[in-house]
This record gives sequence, structure tokens and C-alpha cells, in this order.
Amino acid sequence: MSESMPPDPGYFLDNLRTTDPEVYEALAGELERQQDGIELIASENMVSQASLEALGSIIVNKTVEGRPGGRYYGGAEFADRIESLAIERAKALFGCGFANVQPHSGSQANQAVFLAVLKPGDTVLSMALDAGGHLSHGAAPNLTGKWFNPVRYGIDGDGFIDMDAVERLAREHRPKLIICGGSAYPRAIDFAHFRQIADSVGAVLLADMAHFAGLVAGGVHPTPLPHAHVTTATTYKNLRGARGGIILTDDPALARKLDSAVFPGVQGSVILNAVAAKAVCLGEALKPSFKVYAAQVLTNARVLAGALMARGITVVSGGTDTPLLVADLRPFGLTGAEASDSLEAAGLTCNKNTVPGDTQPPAVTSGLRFGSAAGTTRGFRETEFRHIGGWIADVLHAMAASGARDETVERIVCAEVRALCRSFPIYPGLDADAPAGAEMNRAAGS
Ligand code: DSN
Repeated sequence: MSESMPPDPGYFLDNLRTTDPEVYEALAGELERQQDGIELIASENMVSQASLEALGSIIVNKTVEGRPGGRYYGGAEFADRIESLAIERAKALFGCGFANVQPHSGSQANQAVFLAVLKPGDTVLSMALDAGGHLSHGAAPNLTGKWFNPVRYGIDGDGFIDMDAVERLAREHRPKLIICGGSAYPRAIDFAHFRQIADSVGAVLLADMAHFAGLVAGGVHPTPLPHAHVTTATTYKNLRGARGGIILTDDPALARKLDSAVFPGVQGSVILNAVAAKAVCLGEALKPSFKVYAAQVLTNARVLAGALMARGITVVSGGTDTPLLVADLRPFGLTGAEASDSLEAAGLTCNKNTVPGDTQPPAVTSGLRFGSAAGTTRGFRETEFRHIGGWIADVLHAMAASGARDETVERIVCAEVRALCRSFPIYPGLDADAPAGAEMNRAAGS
């Protein structure tokens, strides 16, 4: 027998702060950034303490492939239990017969749909990027744009999907897949009309509800599920959970193809701690309190759009039916890049975004995208979102007036943002000295 190797006595005991102060300090800084700034990126939110615990749990050690009850690795009893909980909760929440909760992200969920229903070179009809579409719907640099034949529809002069163009392009190009939903389209989509068009050309209809899944779950947005052959979503935006994607359908034959497309098609082993956290967030979304949150997310987005427009800022389509809105900065002569930098210095984090007909490159853009979900989660209501709209307008007007960032205005707004944020603490059981899940819980005595 070989000589036994003594275990490292600290391996199962020592906390992050002790073992890796560099990572620890970066996490502590991020906690402080989230606490003291206002998060307006539409694809962000703040997960519950319960989700954090699931994400930081020992299920991270387990490798499985396949589906619950049909794994390629042993020792899967609890992995199966966790993934089955997530599947059953997804089905109950969205009222469908089949769910796959393994996609690592919305992009992987969409890739699986492409693999399940298309052959390389097939035509896909989807929304153009500058109209609010998503990279994984056939954008040129994405594999969906390189390996398939994308045809893009846009929006009309009022900022709404041009359904006549969708119909005409479908007749002309006979796509195998039509996609509705996107990354920066703020309006409710006529899913029934999309299905009618898909049926008329024999196409599969994919609804990507990543940016409004939480509102669908909360009953304050129309659901695409009865209309789309397949629906994808992310769990980390307004659904308020772990980073990842899900795929939903009512069609058993399609469900089998989608399962095979996820694994072994585009993914390998399951990220089980993410699946555990998806189960937690889907369980949270089934509770009555989630409906209150979802309704407030929508109200807050509309209040923010109104506050910006009241200060002369152009909002694409004149408002929103979702948690997101897009400001068009062209009338101000500003780019999205410089405006988002200035807002970040003022404690307001958002992202630069293309606007319809944008001539600026994607790294610059002429717009800003804002979302209400994270602010709503920390407790902001109409009053706070009116203030936020005012602060955004202060920063943008100051920049437009001088043609450069106004550091005085940035400093004034930043101080006001910080004061507001201090009144709405996040993760009160944690502090900047204890950023990592389990360690933080122990520090908080829970
Ligand atoms: N889909 C990207 C976004 O909308 O921001 C990332 O989630």
C-alpha cells in the first residue's frame, strides 16, 4: 500500500477570506457596489438568500448527464430529486406539459431549439438586433447567424413590430423557424398572430420570453405558451433566480427532440447548483407574493418611462409593456457609450443599446436600455422610480448642454443615489466583510 497522504486540515474548513483574499476582496467590493448603486440593467436582478444558498451548496460537486431517472452516472438520487422539483415547478408555473431546466443560459436554450428543429442552412425569421432582437436569434456573429439563413423583421415608425412585414417575409422566404421575443423589445407581442403566420408557412414558432417571463409567471403579461410550439426563457432576469435558461413545450414529440438537443446536443453535464437554485426561484414564483412583485415591476418600468419622457427623453415606442425600456439619445446628440459611463459614475448602472435605425457600432450605440426588476426587488416603488427618472434626466441634460460628462452633476446624483440605497438595504445578513454564501450565513448567525 502506498503511504497515505494526510488531508489538508483546512481544506473543508477554511473560509474564502482566509484562503483567497484576492477573490474575497473582489466579492466584498461587488457587494458594496450592489448595495450602494441602483441596478438598471434589464437582464439583472437580485436573487433571494435561499437561492444564494442553493448556488453555494455541495450539489456543485455532483456530475450527472441525462435526465432524472435516466442518468449516465451513479449517485444521482438527490440530483434527480432536485432537477425533478425544478421541472415540476416550471410546468406548474407556466402551465405546460414539458420543461427542460438544464440550459446554462438563454443562448444555450435557443441553440437547442435550433438543433432540434432545423438543419444547417435552414431559414429563420427573427427580429433584427437594432429593433430589439437577440444575438442567439440569427445575428451575424453568432453561430445561429453563421450556420443558418437568417431573415430579419423590424419595427414600424411607432416602435411596434411590423406584422405586415413579418407576414410578407414569411411568405417570401418560407422559414422553418419563426422567433418572437428579444432582448430590447419593450412591447407585448401578438403571439396568436405570429402562430397564424407560422402555421401558414409550416414553420415552428419559438417565443423567447427571457425579458418578460417573470411578468408571465406573475400573471401581468400575456403568455406565449398556448401559441408557441416552444418557449425559452432565462431564470435570472425578472424571474429573479439563478443564472440559466429553461425550455418549455406542450408537444411530447418536440419535447423529446429538445431534450436530446440540450444533451448530448449542445451541453454536457448539468450545472446542478444552478438547477437547485432554479428550483428555488421557480418555487418562489409560485407563491402569491410573486404576483405583487411582478405587478410592481411593470408599474415601475412604466413610471420610469413616463418620468424620462416628461423630461424630454425619447423612449422607443413611447412606453413599455415589459420590465424594460429603451431611450433613444439621438435627439440629445449623445451616444449610449458615453451616456452609460456618465450614469455609472452617478451610481446608476444601465447598458448602452442600439436603437431602431442605429448607425453607431454596437460598442457605441445611440441608446440606453433600462430595467425595473432589480430595483423593484430591493423595494423601490413609484416614488423611487420617479426619482431615478429625474436623476437619469439630470445627467443626460447636463451632458447634452456641455457636450461632455458633467462631473459635478455626477457627484451630486451619486450622493443622492447612495442615500436612497442606504434606505433599501440588500442582504442584511451579509456585510462587506463576509461576501460568500455559507460563510455569510454563519456570520449572520443563521
Ligand atoms: N440577453 C442578454 C441581455 O438581454 O442582456 C443577457 O442576458
